[in-house]
Amino acid sequence: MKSLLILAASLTLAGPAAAKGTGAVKVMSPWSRPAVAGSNGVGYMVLANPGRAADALTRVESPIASRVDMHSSTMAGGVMSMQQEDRVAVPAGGQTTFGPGAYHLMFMGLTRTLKPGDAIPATLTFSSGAKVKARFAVSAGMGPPAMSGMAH
Ligand SMILES: [Cu+2]
Repeated sequence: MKSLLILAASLTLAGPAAAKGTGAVKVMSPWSRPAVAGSNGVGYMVLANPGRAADALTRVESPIASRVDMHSSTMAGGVMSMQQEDRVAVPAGGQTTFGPGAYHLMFMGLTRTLKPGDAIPATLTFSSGAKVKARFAVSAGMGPPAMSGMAH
């Protein structure tokens, strides 16, 4: 996995965006869990910033949710609580992980039911101005579909 990430990063650096020093943030392994229409879905992923400037996720939109919130989860006194975030930073040359018990997206008010094999389309907007489209693959397991497959 690590060598794949390094390869992806070097490919990005070779691209025209890197020449200007503005490599856009990459959305890796976006995944979600089954949920019924009218309820809220989750979104997990890894954001990788190949650029030389820090960036931040500031807005997420999906055509199948009334709105998309960014949350962080914290454990205090044995109780898990979620807090809404206006922005989630992605350091220059670094990564920010959205996963169970950490940062996550909440697709509020789903307009359709999500089953394993479905995908949630979304557009992520960053403070740099970059807009990145992603599809969150719905998995019944505890990780992205490819990873849960490897666990068997
Ligand atoms: Cu949440």
